[in-house]
Amino acid sequence: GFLLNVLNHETFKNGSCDTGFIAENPSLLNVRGGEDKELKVLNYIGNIVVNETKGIKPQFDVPRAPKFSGAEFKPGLKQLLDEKGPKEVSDWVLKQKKLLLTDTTMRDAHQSLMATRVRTVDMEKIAPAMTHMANDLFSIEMWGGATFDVAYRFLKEDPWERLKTLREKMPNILFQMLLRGANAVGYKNYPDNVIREFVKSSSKAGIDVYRIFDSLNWIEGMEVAIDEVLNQNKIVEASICYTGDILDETRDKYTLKYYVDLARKLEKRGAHILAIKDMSALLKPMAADKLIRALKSELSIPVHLHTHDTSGNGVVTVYSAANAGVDIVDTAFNSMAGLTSQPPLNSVIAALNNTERDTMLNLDDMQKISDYWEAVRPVYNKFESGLKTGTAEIYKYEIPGGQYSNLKPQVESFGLGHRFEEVKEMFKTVNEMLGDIVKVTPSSKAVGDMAIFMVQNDLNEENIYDKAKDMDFPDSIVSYFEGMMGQPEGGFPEDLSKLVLKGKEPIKCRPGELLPDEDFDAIKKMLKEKFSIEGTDEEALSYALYPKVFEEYQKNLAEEGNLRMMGSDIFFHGLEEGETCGVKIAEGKKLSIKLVEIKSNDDGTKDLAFEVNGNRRVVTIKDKN
Ligand code: 3PY
Ligand code: ZN
Repeated sequence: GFLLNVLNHETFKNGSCDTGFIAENPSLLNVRGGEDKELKVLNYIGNIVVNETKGIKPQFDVPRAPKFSGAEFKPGLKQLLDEKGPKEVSDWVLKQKKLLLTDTTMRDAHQSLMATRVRTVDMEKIAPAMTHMANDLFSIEMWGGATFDVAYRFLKEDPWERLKTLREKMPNILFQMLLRGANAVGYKNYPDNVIREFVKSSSKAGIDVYRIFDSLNWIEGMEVAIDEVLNQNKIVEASICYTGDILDETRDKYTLKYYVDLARKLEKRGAHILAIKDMSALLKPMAADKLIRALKSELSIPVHLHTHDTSGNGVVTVYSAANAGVDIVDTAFNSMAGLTSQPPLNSVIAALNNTERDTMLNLDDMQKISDYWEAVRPVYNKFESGLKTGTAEIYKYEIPGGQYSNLKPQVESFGLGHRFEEVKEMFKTVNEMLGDIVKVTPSSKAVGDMAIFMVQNDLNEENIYDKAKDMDFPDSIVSYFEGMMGQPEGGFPEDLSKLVLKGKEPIKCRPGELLPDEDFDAIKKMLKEKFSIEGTDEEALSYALYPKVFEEYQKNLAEEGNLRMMGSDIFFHGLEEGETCGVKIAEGKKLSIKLVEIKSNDDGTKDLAFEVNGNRRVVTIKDKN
């Protein structure tokens, strides 16, 4: 192998090598590339077994994608968009009598139920069936929100690759993403050119519908994103984030008029669809009726409802919205729905059968897809929140779905698990101290961080002005008061602003106006040098959005190899002694791996003997416990 590498090297072939040649080309020594990959897989599995599962593995059913007939896919809305443009799609939507559905299973559902952990392999497998059976959906939401960051950070996989892989396998369904306006898929404002490049690259890679929102409903925070999606000829779905309760006349900040005015402004900016983003499941059934009737009479674009089922009232809200004439509603397959996730897709289909708003989706087919997800879900058990019922207390706390299920572990990580109820109460108090704001990523994170900070330091709304004079507040709340998340309705409360900023002046303009453009050429150059990667537009963007996370991902890739094709049962649970599994390490390359035995050594390490395609290999793993 080594000799062949040398012989085939360009420099060697053209005869220009000297004695330093081999030293300067260390890749020549990678003579056993295949075996190296194999070893990395064994080390990964070994580490999971020794340091996480201790060799105990629950039994999982193999998730099976349903069979379907016919190899060709039917052209769908994706083709309409590509051929005729976004306006044509929104006109088509307006003409439909049926209620259109978006399936959020691959984005918000798992973000809200299992900390965004669903891996690409589990999505890929159901994609062909989706293309054949679910092509009457309006769209599937499968990217954006927290998926981008979590893919790199925790799943060690490339979100761009997920997008492109799924795109290839689902050529006829519109792909929808959640874009946090000037915060893109992050938690802070980015320079304008980052937002523009992100929209360009993601639309090239396959996104069709951009649900754009601002965490304070501040239109300026959405304008660059809206403008660039229009430039790319993709669908702008501009959002009003719903908070408060329009039925409660004692609350006069977020009224029906507030939402209708906001929606009209977004339509004027060029939105093709208006989204009601009810991230915390606060839109009560009769409020949905009122809001949707008003929007349908004031706007000439379709209305798309996004809600969660945290309160247990999700289906009633969907029904009420359908009755009031909403065009599209977000749902998730039943086995991935309910609680902090979206209302259940299959149940909504059944409820509307034989009515004017019949979705015309085939319930038997949709059941098969739901069955697939039901088999996938147990592998992710450790990421579930443990929440067992819907809760009406969400109306009081106003915490977004994903944050609500994540709050407990977050609070526990601060050692405050026993004070969880206090933190929830404090979330409400902080919202009041801030003057009642819209709470959704990243403003919701600022409120959550502040609530934890206050409980941790025994602060309350009275003693804080004295007790916290010399304290450093969490970064997110500082950034909020600096104006770096945009401007809240009604402005910032002055006393609290002074306390947090300690003399610093807040900005009043769009943060993007102050942030210098990102130098993508410099990033590409650095990435090439540091990680020997190509330095593509996508890689440069990922670095610009999440520099540390992306660097960690690259380092990990070099150490552990690319494990994205490994089955999730193995990726999360390793192997049991005596168990054999197939691990795909590349397209068309599968290893058969058996964990033969585990032996403890005196020095605190363990020897794991494997059989790989029949050959015995032993790896030594350090026991970190
Ligand atoms: C996100 O921004 O990720 C959300 O889902 C907000 O609701
Ligand atoms: Zn949501």
